[in-house]
Amino acid sequence: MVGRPNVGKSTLLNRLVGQKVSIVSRRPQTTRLPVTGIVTRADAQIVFVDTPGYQTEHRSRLNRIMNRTVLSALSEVHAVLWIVEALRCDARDEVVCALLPRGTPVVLAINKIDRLRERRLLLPFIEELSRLRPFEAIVPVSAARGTQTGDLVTALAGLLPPGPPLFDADEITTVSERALAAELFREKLFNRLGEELPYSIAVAIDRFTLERGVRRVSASVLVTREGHKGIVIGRGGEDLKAAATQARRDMERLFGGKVFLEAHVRVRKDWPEDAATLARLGYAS
Ligand SMILES: Nc1nc2c(ncn2[C@@H]2O[C@H](COP(=O)(O)OP(=O)(O)OP(=O)(O)O)[C@@H](O)[C@H]2O)c(=O)[nH]1
Ligand SMILES: [Mg+2]
Repeated sequence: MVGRPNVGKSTLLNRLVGQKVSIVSRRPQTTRLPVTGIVTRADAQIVFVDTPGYQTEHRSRLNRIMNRTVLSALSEVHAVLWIVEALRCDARDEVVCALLPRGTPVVLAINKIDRLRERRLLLPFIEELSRLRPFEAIVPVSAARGTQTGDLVTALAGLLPPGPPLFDADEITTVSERALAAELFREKLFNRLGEELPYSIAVAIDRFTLERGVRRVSASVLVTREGHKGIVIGRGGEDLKAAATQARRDMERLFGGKVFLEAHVRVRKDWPEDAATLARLGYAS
């Protein structure tokens, strides 16, 4: 699953899997790691790989790693799902289109069709896109509402090589609980913060234990400036506490058991540039 930032890749993955495995926010650059989502049907099993939105602007080491994640995913898959927004294909989308490998089948999903006021504009848009390169299928969808997402699965299933399923039917991701915990917490922080701050935030899991069905998670929220600390924590610690509570609830739902989450905010001035910290955060360098 590739596309420019914010087109709805992660929303679509969650819709296909039926659970939140990949975090979503209204801001671009939300996904930083490749996130797998496994869909098992009677006739097929598809392992989707959600990727970070391909960056054409920001240029930190983190951004370069995010872009490399996209390229390596593209080189390793049996089929590519390229996602664009309905009626909004711009230069950033064309950059992604140029990355699509020649030898791999590509399905194009046109997302957010629930937002369309005039449906008749969709047909000329599809025609325009179909000239960019060959596609196995072009499927208009709404990830938010689940419109036609089943057709997407059917189109992709037809492109996969025959073979036994790789995963049990109840498995939904290969991402570790530890990494999922960090991501869910980051999502809640992202959603609470103002415009620029989210990009300078990361969540590191210092400790994750599972004992008699109870998970204890200790997390550090990394910020790049002393002044950001107070913003993340909020007055009386309220914001951090609320984000942690929401994250804990999501974790309990996803992991199926009680979770205790403890959080600290730490200043790490140049974590988006620091190879060791990026590696520790699970962002391969
Ligand atoms: N109206 C509408 N909004 C959608 C739809 N799909 C996603 N969104 C919204 O679009 C925004 C971005 O969604 P994400 O799923 O985080 O997008 P993404 O492509 O994964 O973004 P990055 O990880 O930053 O590349 C969120 O506010 C979603 O709620 C859709 O089908 N309809
Ligand atoms: Mg995403």
